[in-house]
Amino acid sequence: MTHTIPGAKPYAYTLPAIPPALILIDMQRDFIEAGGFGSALGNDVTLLQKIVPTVRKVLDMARRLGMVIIHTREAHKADLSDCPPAKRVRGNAAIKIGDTGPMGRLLIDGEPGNDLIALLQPLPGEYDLAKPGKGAFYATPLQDILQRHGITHILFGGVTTEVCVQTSMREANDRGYECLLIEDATESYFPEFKQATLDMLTAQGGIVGWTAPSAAVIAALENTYAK
Ligand code: C5J
Repeated sequence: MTHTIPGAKPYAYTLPAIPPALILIDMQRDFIEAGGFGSALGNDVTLLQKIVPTVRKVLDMARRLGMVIIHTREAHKADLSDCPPAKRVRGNAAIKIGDTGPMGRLLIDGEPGNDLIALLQPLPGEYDLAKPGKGAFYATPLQDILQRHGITHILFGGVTTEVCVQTSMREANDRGYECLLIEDATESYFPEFKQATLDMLTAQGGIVGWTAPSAAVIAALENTYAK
């Protein structure tokens, strides 16, 4: 019997024989807590904090079902050798990538602010990938990991919807993965950009992929894969 997520847009999302991977994009302190890169750029980080309980529910489901779980962090090396100067100066913020803020050096791997938030810490066996770009495939082992696990379908959550989440989902789509973005497990500093992203991903018959609310995703996956 074929299992689907019936409430998905633009139409039901067909689930594969082995569970999809879950990729949570950049749920790191830099974007979600005050004093990080997000606030350095002038954003209201409380908007992003609202999705944390939902993301945790999705993560708990993925853990129960033994899914491949990948967390990413937007992170640069301490010597900034993987940070193009154009990226560093963009935005003209008072403190830039690599400068020291209240949670250590902004967007630098290993700094306190670069860590995933407390509620979403990875467990042993989960991947925690540092990514120097907006997309999760650029300069990371992500494609190798997915291929090694035989993954064909990916569920996405995380922040921010129109930047790193959308870029990563487009990269995955170009590599042939069937992708679904969980609507209430992603957020933007700009609510109108979030909605526009959900609309453009699913337009033209799902040109990039699908979206669905977490309740529909969890119900369908539990029904399909729980032993
Ligand atoms: C941004 C991201 N917004 N994780 N990064 O620069 O979306």
